[in-house]
Amino acid sequence: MGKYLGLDSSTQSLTGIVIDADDGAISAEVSINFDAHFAEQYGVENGVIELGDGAVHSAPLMWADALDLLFKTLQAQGVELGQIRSIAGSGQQHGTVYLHASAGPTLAELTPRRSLAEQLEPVFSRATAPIWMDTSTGQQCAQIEASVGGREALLALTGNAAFERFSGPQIRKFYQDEPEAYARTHYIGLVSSFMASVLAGKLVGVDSGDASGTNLMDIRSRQWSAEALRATAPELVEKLLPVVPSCTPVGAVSPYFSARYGLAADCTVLPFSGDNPCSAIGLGLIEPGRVALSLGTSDTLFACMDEPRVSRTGEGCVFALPDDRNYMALVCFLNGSLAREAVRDEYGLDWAGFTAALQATKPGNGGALMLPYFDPEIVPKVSRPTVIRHQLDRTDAQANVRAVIEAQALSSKIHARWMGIDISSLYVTGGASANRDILRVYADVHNCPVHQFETTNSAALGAALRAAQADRGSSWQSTVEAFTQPVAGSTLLPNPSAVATYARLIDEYEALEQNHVGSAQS
Ligand code: XUL
Repeated sequence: MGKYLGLDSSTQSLTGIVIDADDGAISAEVSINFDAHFAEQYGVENGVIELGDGAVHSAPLMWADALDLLFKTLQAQGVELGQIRSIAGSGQQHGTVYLHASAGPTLAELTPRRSLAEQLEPVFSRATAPIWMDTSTGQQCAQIEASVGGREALLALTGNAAFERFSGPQIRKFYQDEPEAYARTHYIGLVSSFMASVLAGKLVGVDSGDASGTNLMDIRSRQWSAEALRATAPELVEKLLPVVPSCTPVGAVSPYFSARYGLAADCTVLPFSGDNPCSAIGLGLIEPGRVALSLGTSDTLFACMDEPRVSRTGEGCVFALPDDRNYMALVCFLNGSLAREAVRDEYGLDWAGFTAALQATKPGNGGALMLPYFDPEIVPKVSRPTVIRHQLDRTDAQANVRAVIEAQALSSKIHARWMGIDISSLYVTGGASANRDILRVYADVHNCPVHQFETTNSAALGAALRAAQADRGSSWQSTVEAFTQPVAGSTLLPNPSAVATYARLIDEYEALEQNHVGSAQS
């Protein structure tokens, strides 16, 4: 039997997908929503803790708690966990977890008689973890770039300009704001390495896919860069968990999980990777050229590349792909579901009403445009919430719904130009990808076919596929093939008249964006 488990520790939930690699099918899928189970206990809303001034954290202990609940739920559903041969995972990228020296021994001695949360509480040198939504490190970004010789130099070294959400600037801010707590910190890892460590019952390093979202890894050698570490914080080389290859198992699952949930003692654990690198695998982006779009809390557009081409404008990211071979280009728009939900809620709609509004309005929206930065935006960089309505009546619910979707689709086209890829088809995933009226706008804006995937959680699927590939030693192509076919009959083709409308509108949207983005930055 070839069963594999992929976990996705994301912003709002922890998801597990079990695949049967022999049948090419998903056999179980469970999601633990953080707000539903842990809102009060950990003080989270939408999975996060807002600390003001752009600081957004989450609670690593909650993620461990959710891991217990996920296995309990899988077990209660009758999933035979003993048949799982290997587990891999994905974590929301960039978030950093700070641990005491006791973390190693505590992980090694987990007793099945007590929960993970009870046992792990003392291991954190910082109770909360800054995550990717944190925009509080503008100063640190500038300092790091200056220290390595400027933005171009950091781009060439790490593949990325300094981003506020990236781990390096976050670590620097912690060191500057709380030097004593920084000094007491023995290990620094990412969300991905923390979850892998809990599962393996020992400290697991950071895979090169997720390490490339730190501003600390040399993008070519796939190792921490001494120069970037020096520019970030002292003694970082001793604190950071090492970069490890993505495809080499780190050992067997902790006896905690075997005793408590019946996992086989020889079930292996692979290093976890970032959610976007895992999504790339889960969408079959294993050869250069294919482009995918994930419509989630944030929206991301990404493509596979055989070499790390960088975004000179600094708006895109380059990550190592967790196949230990290729790279991926990514653009992350923070105002994804966040903006769609803000519009839905402002007009008291549900998703059916949102869809009806899209159906009742015409491509181009009669020239009405919106800049939808309900939260500070990553691309284009906007430091404080700014919603601009251009020829758009705020009281017109339907026009506002169309405006937010058209803004997102137009922006995804404008800010993907640096990838230098002719987008000939888009493969979509994420919660909002189930909405075909939203996808129609993307097909028309990008003038290409859009294909839907069966699973909306490509990150967890990608993680399960990574586990299968490593365990079976099979080729990537044969591993992903059965799982990455678009849903039969799901392909949406562009409509020529709407394509022409958007081809005219895009320049106007870009001009609006350029006019306002500068003035929206503080
Ligand atoms: C990517 C990014 C987000 C998070 C979401 O750079 O910041 O997509 O990975 O989990």
